[in-house]
Amino acid sequence: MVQKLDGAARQAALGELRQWREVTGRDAIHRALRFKDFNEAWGFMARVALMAERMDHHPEWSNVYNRVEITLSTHDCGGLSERDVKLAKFIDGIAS
Ligand code: HBI
Repeated sequence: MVQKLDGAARQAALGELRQWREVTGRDAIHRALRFKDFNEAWGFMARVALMAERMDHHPEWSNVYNRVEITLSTHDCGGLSERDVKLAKFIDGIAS
């Protein structure tokens, strides 16, 4: 069973994810991204989707033309886990 991050481990993880914001009312993080056009946004989403499948860890997300909104949380533990941190770092790596 995946462990929920809390205490110092949670704070340390959030400290490394400067582009992500905590979601009000639930234990999750959110990032909004903007791309040049739909083609770039969809290409980004395809890369994230392949990684999500490899990790068996999936984003909650939406896309409108060149914008992508992503929320990460681990349903299996009801909050943030290392899996979210790993996927968030991957997203940051390919979005920059
Ligand atoms: N994705 N975000 C997220 N959180 C989960 O707990 C999760 C997931 N994808 C697949 C998954 N868990 C599987 O382990 C099963 O629970 C379906």
